[in-house]
Amino acid sequence: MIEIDRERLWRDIETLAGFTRPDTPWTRRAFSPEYDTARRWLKAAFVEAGLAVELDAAANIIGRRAGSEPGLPPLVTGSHTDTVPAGGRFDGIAGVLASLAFARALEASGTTLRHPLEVIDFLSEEPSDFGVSSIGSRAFAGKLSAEQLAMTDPSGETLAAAIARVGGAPAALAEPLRRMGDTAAYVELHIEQGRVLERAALPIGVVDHIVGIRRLSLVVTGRADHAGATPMDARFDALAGAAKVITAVETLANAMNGKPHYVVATVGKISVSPNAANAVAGRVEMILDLRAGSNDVLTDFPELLMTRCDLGALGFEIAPISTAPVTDCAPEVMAAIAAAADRLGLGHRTLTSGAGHDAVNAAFTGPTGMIFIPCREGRSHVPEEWSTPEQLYDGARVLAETLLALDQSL
Ligand code: HGY
Ligand code: MN
Ligand code: MN
Repeated sequence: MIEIDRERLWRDIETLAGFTRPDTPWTRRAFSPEYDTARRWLKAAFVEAGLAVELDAAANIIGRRAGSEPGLPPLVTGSHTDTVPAGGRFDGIAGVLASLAFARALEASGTTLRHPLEVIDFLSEEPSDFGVSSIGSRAFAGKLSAEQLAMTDPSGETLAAAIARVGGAPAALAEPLRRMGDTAAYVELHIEQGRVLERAALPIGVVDHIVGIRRLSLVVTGRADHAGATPMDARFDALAGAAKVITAVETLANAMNGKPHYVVATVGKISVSPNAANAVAGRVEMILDLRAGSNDVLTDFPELLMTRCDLGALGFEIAPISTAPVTDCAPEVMAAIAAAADRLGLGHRTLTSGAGHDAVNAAFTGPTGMIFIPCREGRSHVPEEWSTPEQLYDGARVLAETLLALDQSL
């Protein structure tokens, strides 16, 4: 009998969340000392749970448990352990630790699945300081480009060098690490990061689609000048121009949303030069985060935005950073999740994910599904992010029950 250890799972959350920058809880940025320490703890926990641990060429931590039929492709589960700056204690680690709890339960009961099991901590799922997100799972599926590997962080280190520094082999990433068919099924547990389950008072969400995400660099250029001595009609104020762009982003997303697709967009990151109170801004760099239920919207939005921004003599450039397509979850995995919840007497509903996940890239290697658990007021990417021990336990039980069922049916 497979029993998830509820108390141990909660203690793991408290331990892993505790690896944070002390001054800004909860922050565990990829490639940071806190992240390295957390991953050392995680590897030891994987070993203790009976998993054979390896780092793949993308520096994803893979814990593997052999199956009775070694020729079968693995059942894969996991998520990520990095956070956004001043993020929460559940985004990512809930999925990794629920997967670990399942591996522990197999070990404790001496259960061998038919399929090999892989528990993965994917490297750097959040938008990294290199500008790219989902680094490990993109590489897993062969979607990390040479241009992205050459991107640099503010220190000037390239992403390729950072991957090598944490134990990966960037030269091997020109090819997919896994191809379609290499994964029997991928199931990821994650907090919803929205309000649907909480409002419906349901403990389990069965994800049907994951929105497509496109991130673009928006740069407005003008001329830096003295803020006092420069007449208004002689200014080329890049920050005033950027304000028009940001407002146009919001107006366009509101105009497109629900007609018929889910469309959201924001500029959440901005840097101003020279960024001085008494200087007219000469250059503004922004990152646009665009999400939609349609790949066509992801394609068309930048052009539409450009036509809606009259910036006069200011320069305005849009350049692509990354794109993740709309992901349809596999019906057979969705059905297995729903049936598992039913067997456990847990209410559930299908819903779309407005957040991006490693599952988007895992879907290029095999049938993929996600299990959502509620989080308080839908808040995430903030220190107030919260799920209860019961919600986490329910999600972990559904994950375990789903993987056991897929092990029999696939
Ligand atoms: O940004 C996202 O959607 C995810 O939380 N990384
Ligand atoms: Mn996140
Ligand atoms: Mn996440």
